[in-house]
Amino acid sequence: MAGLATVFGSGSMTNSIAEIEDADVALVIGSNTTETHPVISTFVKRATLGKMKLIVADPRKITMTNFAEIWLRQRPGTDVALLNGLLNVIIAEGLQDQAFIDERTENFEELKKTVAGYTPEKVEEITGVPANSLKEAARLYAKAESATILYAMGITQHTSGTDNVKALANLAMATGNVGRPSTGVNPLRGQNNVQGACDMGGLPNVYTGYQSVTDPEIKKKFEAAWGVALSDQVGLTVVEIMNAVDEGKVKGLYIMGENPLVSDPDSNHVEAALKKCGFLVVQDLFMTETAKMADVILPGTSFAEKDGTFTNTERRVSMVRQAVEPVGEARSDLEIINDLASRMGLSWTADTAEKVMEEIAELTPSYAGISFARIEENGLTWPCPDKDHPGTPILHEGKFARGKGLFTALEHREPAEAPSDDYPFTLTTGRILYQYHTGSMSRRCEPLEYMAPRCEVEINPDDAAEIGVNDGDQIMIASRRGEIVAAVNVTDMVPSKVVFIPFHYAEAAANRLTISELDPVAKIPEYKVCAVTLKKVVNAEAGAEEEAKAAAQ
Ligand SMILES: Nc1nc2c(c(=O)[nH]1)N[C@H]1C(S)=C(S)[C@@H](COP(=O)(O)OP(=O)(O)OC[C@H]3O[C@@H](n4cnc5c(=O)[nH]c(N)nc54)[C@H](O)[C@@H]3O)O[C@H]1N2
Ligand SMILES: Nc1nc2c(c(=O)[nH]1)N[C@H]1C(S)=C(S)[C@@H](COP(=O)(O)OP(=O)(O)OC[C@H]3O[C@@H](n4cnc5c(=O)[nH]c(N)nc54)[C@H](O)[C@@H]3O)O[C@H]1N2
Ligand SMILES: [Mo]
Repeated sequence: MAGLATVFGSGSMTNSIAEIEDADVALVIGSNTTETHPVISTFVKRATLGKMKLIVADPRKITMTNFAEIWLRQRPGTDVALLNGLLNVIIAEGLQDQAFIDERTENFEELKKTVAGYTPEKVEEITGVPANSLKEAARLYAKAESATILYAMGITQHTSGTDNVKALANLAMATGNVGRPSTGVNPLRGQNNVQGACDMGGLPNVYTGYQSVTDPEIKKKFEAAWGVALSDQVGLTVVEIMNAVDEGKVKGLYIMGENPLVSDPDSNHVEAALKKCGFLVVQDLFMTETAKMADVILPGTSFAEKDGTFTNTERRVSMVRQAVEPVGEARSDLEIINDLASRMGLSWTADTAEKVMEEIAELTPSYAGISFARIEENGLTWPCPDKDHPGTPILHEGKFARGKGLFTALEHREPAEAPSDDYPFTLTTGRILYQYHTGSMSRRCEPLEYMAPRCEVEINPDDAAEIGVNDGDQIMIASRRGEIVAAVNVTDMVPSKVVFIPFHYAEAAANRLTISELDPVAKIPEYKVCAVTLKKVVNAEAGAEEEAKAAAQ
């Protein structure tokens, strides 16, 4: 996240996964850890059987709340207020780490002024979290010898996503929970290799290793290495690209390993844009909803059919080796891209994963010491600046990447779309354990599909009673942008007036409903809050009767 980048120098975990287990306190905020990072969740759960005290901050009654000492159930989209409230209590009770603040940070006075306005009572009004729970959580976190923060998309997928991350950094720095073992601000990254994709410059503003495209020296270095002229203009992010396609400013799209028709916000808009796109290429393992709209489809190979590396959430670069032969006409992404380059008259010589890694090391200071030979047995954690460097599991030991840690004074801002008379419910979207994203992979896996075959919308028992729906009934969910029909799951996972829909099901795609409003800095869409209305379509028993009738005919 660019948010963390501005504070900590890069958007990755500040500490390693193994250290989490030794923390005295863990704050899990906006992460449904047992369902989305099940392995990491086992360390946290095991630690709570020992000395660890767990604080969970999540609007939903996720499984982690069963292991928590304190559960803060904030209204979706109110995390800045919540975190300011924690700091308000910490400062009011003198629980901050003043020595750390004086020596290692800047701008604490500004922060102090702002959080003074976020008294526990005021925060209760904004977030719905009882003032007393807030105080208890503040004391528990601040008094811990080592406190770690784990967060995920519940924090970032908001128009206030960057502010939310900065607010977490404020909390960690004010209590000196940075740069030591089992502390820090740790985003649990999503995909197995999303860290690697970002490290490799899969962002609109940087080359590999976060080297800025606007820096003339960096530009010169890459131009010399690649023998081509390069642009010094920052590009567009995903949602911005789709908007530009819609406006006719972008005329061709080459999509590799993404299914935006199902995963981007406001799918009806995405669909309209893709229809207008002059030339669409999709390179994927499967015939996805997006691929069906393409002019050209290039079949790629999966992780099991090729060599390479993944960089995981703790910045560890590990080897992946080919285990099976490619299926059908599928070829590796590297082969496809290299062939395309040849047809464009370029002669690229890095035709194996190992040679690509050599080039990465040559051009990327943080990866300079990494080679296939060195990671054959165990991975290496970047920064790894030279061939003898052992890697860096903990960032910011002794000092921050930017020198002093900067506190940011932040005010609570409401999400882009508030509930109204016409759309009285707040929709939040995300994942379930048994499916993965747009389902293009997981829904082809029979046991997973058996466990979670259909889109279910979580509705609180009070709301279900009011609408007159039961488990399994079909319900229509509509927003200002679209509508879907899904099955009802009556559950106290969600509070009253909040519904949750996983975005895995193309036939009932949550993103038909979501809003494409972006965080102004990180440009991440507000997947976690929009306004919807609910309408019963057919109840489960009537549905069964209809089916029986149809079958009898
Ligand atoms: N099984 C499975 N695992 C996955 C994935 C998958 O598709 N399936 N995807 C992977 C990827 S790419 C990612 S990015 C991660 C995402 O991992 P997570 O971020 O853990 O998953 P989400 O379900 O998106 O939502 C996280 C939590 O945010 C909470 N939440 C909603 N609104 C708010 C809010 O306003 N504030 C706070 N604090 N919390 C809120 C939700 O209740 C939920 O518990 O999962 C990864 N792991
Ligand atoms: N409503 C809502 N929407 C969301 C989110 C949310 O929480 N709520 N979360 C967002 C987040 S965090 C994420 S990460 C995105 C995920 O969104 P996407 O990345 O669009 O979703 P996937 O289904 O993982 O699509 C990845 C595609 O890559 C293909 N693939 C896999 N491996 C390879 C490979 O090696 N080569 C090639 N060429 N293709 C490959 C797969 O077959 C699959 O079709 O969704 C976002 N959308
Ligand atoms: Mo993700």
